[in-house]
Amino acid sequence: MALNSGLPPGVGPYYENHGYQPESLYPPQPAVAARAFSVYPAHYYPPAVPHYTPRVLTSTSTPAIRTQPKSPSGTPCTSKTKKALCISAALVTVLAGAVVAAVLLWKFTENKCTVSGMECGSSGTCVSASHWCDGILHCPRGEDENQCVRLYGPNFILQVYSFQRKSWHPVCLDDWTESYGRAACQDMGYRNSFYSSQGIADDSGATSFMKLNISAGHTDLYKKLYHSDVCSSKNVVSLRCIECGVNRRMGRQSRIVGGTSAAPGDWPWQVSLQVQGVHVCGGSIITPEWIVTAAHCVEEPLNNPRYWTAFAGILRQYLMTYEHGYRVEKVISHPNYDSKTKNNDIALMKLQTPLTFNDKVKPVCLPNPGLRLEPKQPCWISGWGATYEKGKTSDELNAVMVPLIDPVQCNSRYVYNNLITPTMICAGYLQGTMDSCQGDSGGPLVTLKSSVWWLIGDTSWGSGCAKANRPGVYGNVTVFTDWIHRQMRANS
Ligand code: 4AZ
Repeated sequence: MALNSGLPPGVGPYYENHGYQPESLYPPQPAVAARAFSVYPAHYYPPAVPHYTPRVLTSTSTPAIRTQPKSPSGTPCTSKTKKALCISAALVTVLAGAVVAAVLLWKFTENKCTVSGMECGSSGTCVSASHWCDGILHCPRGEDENQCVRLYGPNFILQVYSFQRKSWHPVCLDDWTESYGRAACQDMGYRNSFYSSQGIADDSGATSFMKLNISAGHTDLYKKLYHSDVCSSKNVVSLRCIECGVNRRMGRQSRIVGGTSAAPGDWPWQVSLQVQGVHVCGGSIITPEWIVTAAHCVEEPLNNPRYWTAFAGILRQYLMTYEHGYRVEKVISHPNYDSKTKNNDIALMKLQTPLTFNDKVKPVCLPNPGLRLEPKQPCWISGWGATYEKGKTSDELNAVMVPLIDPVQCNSRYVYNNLITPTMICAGYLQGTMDSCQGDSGGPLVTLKSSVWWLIGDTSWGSGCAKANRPGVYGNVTVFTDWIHRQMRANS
């Protein structure tokens, strides 16, 4: 956490920004799940549909082949030379045709899922579209049952993906019971965690719901759900899998000012991640077992969980002694993390033993898709990072308020000149006043919305600390919420 050092603006790390183009791989956005964020344009957000990649032939454009080349005189193949020309042209045509046919044949056999359904990841196994999200695992790695359920918006509306309609639909409260809520939480990777399941008036304007067919007997939740345009209770399910995003500052927001040392329970999700007793990075608690941090914190050889110990609920570094540490069982770095560009700079740590939550140790909420953030949404960063550029880590936990910065402005020539990809989010002050700094990496960028604290970013990079036109850059956690749930589920 740094104050302005007064140094001249530094030159950002040079790299080629290859941008972010996965959206074109996914089916179109469902109407009910229209991206409502105002921080980034809609295409900045992850696909609103599950992450399978249907293999569809897209490059079937064939060169126009002239089957009857015209002779210069306009009368075909009369003289000897013309005959020779005609024969060569015919040969070329036949050859070109053979090449095109071979390419088409190769594409057709390679993309066998185009005829028999959709591919499970890149395994080559094809599964019929009707089997996706039907509650039965068909893919070797379970991709067909991944991400069939999500929580949407600030009110945690439970939505289920319909493969028939290719869109997300809220679940009608009619006949809903808590045990279904528990099942949905398990599906999102919350092993034994369930907080609440209640009905709320649907304000999304949805015209189509998923409803329970209670006569379907003892079968999977998704098999019991069917489409309905009526929802008698006029209420939809709001599901919370964990009590998250509460801190002791809730009742006294106005007292938060930037750049101060934190009090116990202010940022209860903040952890210090240490290697051999030395603070290296920050992290955020999301469940008793899972910590979100930055991928650049766990680059080789630090991707080995044995190196790491996590400290929670302790504000001063000197009090973080061996016996209070939590050993790490697993380190999972985002598979598309790019160490040069810092694209997809997010990682997860699974603890060997779960944390016990109390006033000082609590989880933050993962951002649901559909959270509307203001362009300059006030956010808070916290950490034990340096208090000035090139300084040493702080003994005390510090926190400061930083507003979000419009990504277009952050990408301008005067700021980061197109180094900001959609997996990044900028926050801070262009005049350079307060900022994250070395040692804050991996730690939280949180915002309060609808009385809940959400993990909007993980501290990633910046050119120096608190310099003018060089704000802090954070991993855009909203685009990773699905990935995080999938990892939790696969490693529970
Ligand atoms: C770091 O090295 C670091 N000013 C974190 C944040 C920023 C710069 C450096 C942003 O951990």
